[in-house]
Amino acid sequence: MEHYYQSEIECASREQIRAWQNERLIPTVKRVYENVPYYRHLMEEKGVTPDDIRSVDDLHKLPFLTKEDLRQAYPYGLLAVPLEDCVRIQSTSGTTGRRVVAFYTQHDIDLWDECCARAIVAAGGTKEDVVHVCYGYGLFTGGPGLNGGSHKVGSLTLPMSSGNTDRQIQFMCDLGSTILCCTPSYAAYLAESIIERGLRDKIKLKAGIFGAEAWSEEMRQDIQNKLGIKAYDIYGLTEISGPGVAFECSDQHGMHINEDNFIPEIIDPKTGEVLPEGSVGELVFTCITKDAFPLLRYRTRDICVLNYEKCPCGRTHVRMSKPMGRSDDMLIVKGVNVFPSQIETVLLNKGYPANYQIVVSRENNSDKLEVQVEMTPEMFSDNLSQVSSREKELVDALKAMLGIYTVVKLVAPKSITRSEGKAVRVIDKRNLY
Ligand code: DLL
Repeated sequence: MEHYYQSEIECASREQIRAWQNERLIPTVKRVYENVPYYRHLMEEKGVTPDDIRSVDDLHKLPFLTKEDLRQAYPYGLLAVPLEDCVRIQSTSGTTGRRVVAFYTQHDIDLWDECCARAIVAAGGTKEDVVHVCYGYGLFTGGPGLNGGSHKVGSLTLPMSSGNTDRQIQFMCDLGSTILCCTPSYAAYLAESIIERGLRDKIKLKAGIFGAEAWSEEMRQDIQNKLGIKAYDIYGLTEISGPGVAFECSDQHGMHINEDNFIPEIIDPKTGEVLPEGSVGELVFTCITKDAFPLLRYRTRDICVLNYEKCPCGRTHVRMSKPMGRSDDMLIVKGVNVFPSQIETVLLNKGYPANYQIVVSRENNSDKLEVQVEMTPEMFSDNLSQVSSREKELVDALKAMLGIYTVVKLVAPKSITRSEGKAVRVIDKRNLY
């Protein structure tokens, strides 16, 4: 039987959801216009005033916000309440450019925790569970978000944070962790380590809540089989709150967006035009319940599709597909759009582990795409000619998927550095020029 954290919200009628959205959007726009000069200026440039926004149908009139705006307004420029009302910041890892800092009041944290609690309950979590959180704690939202959600559910929470795999496994065995929360790449590494140590029978895990990075269906199957669990996807981003913006239910066909808090739109990333239902495009969020950092029409850069069909789980909130990639970290190689997830699908389908790295470089004015992938120990014992025929097989499969030639290098097991947080999948050396 499906369980809900807040059934009256999660299973509300579409009319009720729309009514909540209209009711919350109008005052949010007004408040942002009055309190955030940066956004008021953007609205004035577009010739829009709060009076123009009477319902969700008017959303398209508002200007977009992008990561660049957040960098421009760093650190306090988009804050919608006095700083003294804020109790927390979180921040992105800031691998490119300036960090992005998001602010929270206590009310914002309560709502965020609620969203994460919905995700935990959807994954079968109850107060009897032992929730093992090895997302990073600190500025990254993963640890604090799932930690807060687990407290709301009343589960015993293990605030492990990332790293120290031996200690993770020991606690998992000693305390009988039942729900594992971490990035899918770390879950795969933990699974590998548990099996290697012969401890598969000593763990009591039943579910995993994995997100923060792209992972394929093939990777899901692999983790589920190795750990004997059901693996649930969870999505979110720091700017909008953190994990729990959307989460998977038992149906595992898309993630329910917490629409009572966030209004999603799908736009054409090139023109900014709102696309009709069922189109693939860039996901945009408008926050309608947040005090401190209520971003309006924030462009996530994540490419996905929304599904408004009724879900067998009973939840009525729209489902987003797994992000198919990001419009900004989509690679353009020899003019062709390449998403790392396409490469992962090919590798896992051919029986390789999800330990790989994609290196793009430029040689003689031409792009070069190289995929380095680890062999399994069985493959590693093959003779040289078998290894090169395996490489050739992958080159052909990647050509069929991507339409371009890829150099494939099979490398020894465990030679690609493992990540404890988000995996570094792509090294684009062309940016260095
Ligand atoms: O990654 C928040 C999070 C923590 C989500 C823990 C889930 C679990 P950021 O570091 O700001 O926040 O990165 C946000 O990560 O725009 C997506 O591109 C990507 N992302 C997040 N969840 C998923 C997912 C956290 N389930 C960016 N699948 C987002 C694919 C994801 N990509």
